[in-house]
Amino acid sequence: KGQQPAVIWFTGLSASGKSTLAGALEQILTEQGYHTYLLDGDNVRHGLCRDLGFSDADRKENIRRVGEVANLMADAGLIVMAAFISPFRADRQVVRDIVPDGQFIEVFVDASLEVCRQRDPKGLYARAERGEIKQFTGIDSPYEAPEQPELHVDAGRLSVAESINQLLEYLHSRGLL
Ligand code: GGZ
Repeated sequence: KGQQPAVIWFTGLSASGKSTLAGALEQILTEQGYHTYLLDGDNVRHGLCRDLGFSDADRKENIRRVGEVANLMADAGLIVMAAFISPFRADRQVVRDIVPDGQFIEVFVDASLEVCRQRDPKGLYARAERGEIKQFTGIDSPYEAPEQPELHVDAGRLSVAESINQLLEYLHSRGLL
């Protein structure tokens, strides 16, 4: 089926639901016959970015590399989902500038720090609070929320299904689906 390439970029705190939403969206689009790829920490930080940690400089380089790869994949015609904390506005802007006009969709997966700390599915916030993990986003490393994202998902309140509906509706309205 004819499809428009796009980079759908999910940004938000750890445990905000980025990977869940990106993964669920990818599955739905694949079932509908779209060609997609999901980039997230699980498949990137073990390979392409295995030399990088979580200093500001390493996060910047992580996002730059992922942005370049996402752009190549979109150039090949794919709808790319990318789920990274990507805490710095300037680094997200770098990716926006790499991707052709109109193909970069920034999705702010907005769950408050309070909600994310309570969820803490991997116990990382607890470990960061005990000082066992340094430079943890939201604890001792900043998160700069998007000011003008294409889409703002209230992930602290909405269910996954509701958030996915919002995403699908937006992508339809943009003519991407
Ligand atoms: C933030 C960290 C850290 C630190 C390990 N700060 O919730 P998770 O576990 O599964 O996802 C987080 C992931 C963040 O990697 P990203 O590549 O998305 O980060 S960035 O965009 O800032 O480059 C978390 C885990 O890695 N993790 N240490 N210190 N998250």
